[in-house]
Amino acid sequence: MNRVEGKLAGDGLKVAIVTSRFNEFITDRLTEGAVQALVRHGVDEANITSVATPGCLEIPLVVKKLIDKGGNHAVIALGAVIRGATPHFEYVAAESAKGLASISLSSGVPVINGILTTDSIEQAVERAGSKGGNKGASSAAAAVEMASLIDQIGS
Ligand code: INI
Repeated sequence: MNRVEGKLAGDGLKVAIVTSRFNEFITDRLTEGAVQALVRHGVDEANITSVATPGCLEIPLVVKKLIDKGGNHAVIALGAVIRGATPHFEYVAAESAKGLASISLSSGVPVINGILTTDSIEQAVERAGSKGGNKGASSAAAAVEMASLIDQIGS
């Protein structure tokens, strides 16, 4: 059996992070967690580009522009959509997720969806660096693994 698996080895990788400023007190922590984890996995900080958008709905377009420009091995999308704080939770969560999946499939570049969708602010805090871990950090690990996996599968 030939088992192919991505490696958590980020040396030589270029990664972009696109973060929504909406619920910035949460999303800043996600960005920090992602950058720290990328560096821990061997990505040179000079090879990380961090871009901010107003909200999650704007993330897919920015991800697409970055991928069209070329150069990044993976893109990480970070944001926070909190049910208790928005009447259009379902819409923002679904549209941003659909946009990201579509760009990843059409481009062939891994796009990691690290957008938190939670029922409460407390749940978002938990997943932004406290007892629920940090979604930015786990997304960074997924980005490094997927970049390696896609490279191994080849074209
Ligand atoms: N954007 C978010 O990133 N999170 C949210 O919870 C949210 N809420 O609550 O609506 C949100 N809305 C803004 C949206 O992403 C766009 O920026 C806005 O609609 C302008 O296009």
